[in-house]
Amino acid sequence: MQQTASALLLLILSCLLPCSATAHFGMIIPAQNTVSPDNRTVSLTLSFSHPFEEIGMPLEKPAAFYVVKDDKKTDLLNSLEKTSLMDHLAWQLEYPVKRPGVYHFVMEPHPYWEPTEDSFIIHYTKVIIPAFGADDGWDSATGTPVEIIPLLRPFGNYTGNTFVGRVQQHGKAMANTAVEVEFYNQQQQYSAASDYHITQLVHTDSNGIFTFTCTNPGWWGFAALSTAEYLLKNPEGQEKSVELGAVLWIFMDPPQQNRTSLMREIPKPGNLPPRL
Ligand SMILES: [Cu+2]
Repeated sequence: MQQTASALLLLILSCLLPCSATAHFGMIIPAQNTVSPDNRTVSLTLSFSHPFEEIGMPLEKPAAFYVVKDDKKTDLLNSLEKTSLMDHLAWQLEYPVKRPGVYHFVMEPHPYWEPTEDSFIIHYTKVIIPAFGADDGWDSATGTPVEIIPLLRPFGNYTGNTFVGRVQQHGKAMANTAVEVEFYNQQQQYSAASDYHITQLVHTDSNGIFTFTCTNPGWWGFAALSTAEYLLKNPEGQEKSVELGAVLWIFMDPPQQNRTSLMREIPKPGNLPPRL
């Protein structure tokens, strides 16, 4: 009995502490970051998580989920299937790509009531995937209330490249807005140098523009945060503020090394220095 109680306490603590200390991110992570003729299906996983620590939260079925290509919106909400990510409810989709183009996948979640922040959270989340060599339209808006427009092309990047984005609300630049940045630290490959390093932070300038240099290969999430002009009623019926997030995920590839140049560096057995 005591064991159950302490396990329960631990469970409650593990749920509360990370949520109050670090940032939540809407996430849309594809299994591959581009679409090529030999890999035509995009597998997407949608979640609401703490990406660096890999701590999950439940994501109810989103209010909307769609793909935008050449300003044409296609509803995908009813194609979502339940899955589990980081031990919490998440959603997945297999999307077969038939034509070249740049595909903007967008999730609009239902408001998430977060008691530890005394606020609702809505993260409008986006990932941009190019198919079959196409590369136009990557900087077009999808029309969510708040949005990050990439100024760096959001694909075909190497680790160490600097992401540049413009944050806008209903098309207008958002000056002096906080943008939280987290690396999706899959399989806890990296550890944070301090708690500050888990969620990094940058502000937009007077034109709504921010820059951030990505230091690791993998998926990077940017969440531009603001407060909605409206309030929503919490489960107790009290009116509470709503945090709006404009979230964008981009992928940084590791540098590629040619096999041949690698071979050249390896000395042939005949050239090895004699053993002493
Ligand atoms: Cu959380």
